[in-house]
Amino acid sequence: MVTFMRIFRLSNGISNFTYVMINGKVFELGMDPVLALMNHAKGLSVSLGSEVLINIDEVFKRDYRVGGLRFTKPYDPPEVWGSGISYEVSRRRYSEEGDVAKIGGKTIYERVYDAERPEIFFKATAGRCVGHGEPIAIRGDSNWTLPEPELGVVISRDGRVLGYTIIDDVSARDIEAENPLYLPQSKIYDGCCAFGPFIVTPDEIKDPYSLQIRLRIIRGGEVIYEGEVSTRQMRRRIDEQVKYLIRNNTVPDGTILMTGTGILPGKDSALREGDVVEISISEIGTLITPVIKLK
Ligand code: DO4
Ligand code: MG
Repeated sequence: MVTFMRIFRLSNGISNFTYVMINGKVFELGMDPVLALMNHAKGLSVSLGSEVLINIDEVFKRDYRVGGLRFTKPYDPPEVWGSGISYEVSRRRYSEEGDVAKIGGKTIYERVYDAERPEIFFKATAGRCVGHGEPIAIRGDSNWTLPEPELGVVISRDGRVLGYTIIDDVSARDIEAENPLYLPQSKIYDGCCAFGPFIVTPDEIKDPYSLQIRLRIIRGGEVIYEGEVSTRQMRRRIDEQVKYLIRNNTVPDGTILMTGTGILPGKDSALREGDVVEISISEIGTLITPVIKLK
């Protein structure tokens, strides 16, 4: 049995190639990545192709504008879902920003933070997601879009955690602030989600509740926003979030659940075309994406 796998995918602009890194060595992955994660979780064998000699650090620096081999999303997730308001800071900031509706004297965000049932929402399909070095998008009708750096979990249909990744729940905050019923339009659009560069198997993560998440927004080479949070501050356990996602709701193997943001830049750091968003999670890696604005 293979342990400590990191799955990633490279593209030459025409075709994608899936690889697995084991103890620093890179092999072609000889099977579907979700099946490989499922087999790994069950202690079954994972089919490896030849070892390949790739300078990952060199490839990591390339983005979609550059030819040659570059990173892309590690696989095509059938569905991506989000869990929201899972950190105290998001409860407060979402409550403060906008003319927020109240129920029973609490803002809807305070109420969901305190409630037993978490906020769970649909986020994306594979076609709306991008990978490391590929552009995330600001909607043409949004002037206040923010990155939401989150720990992503890849799950099986029965809710088992198959892997961890870095994920960006890019959100048009002005659209949700105008009216929370616009949530799907603020969350779901072309280029609304980035994840990768790796899917890391659970045995590689010592404790998912002590990971450090960092965000930097870079504009014209200058860091204009920097923030960090520990997953220790997450209000709900991951298994609790997954339990609600799959309750009477069959999700395909390989579905990703985003576990919520604990870093919220202010309106003054709203994304602009040409910005670069850099998200790091300890023990997983760094995801860097340029920003474009849709017409
Ligand atoms: O409705 C709010 C969405 C919250 C969210 O995406 C988060 O907390 O990460
Ligand atoms: Mg979010």
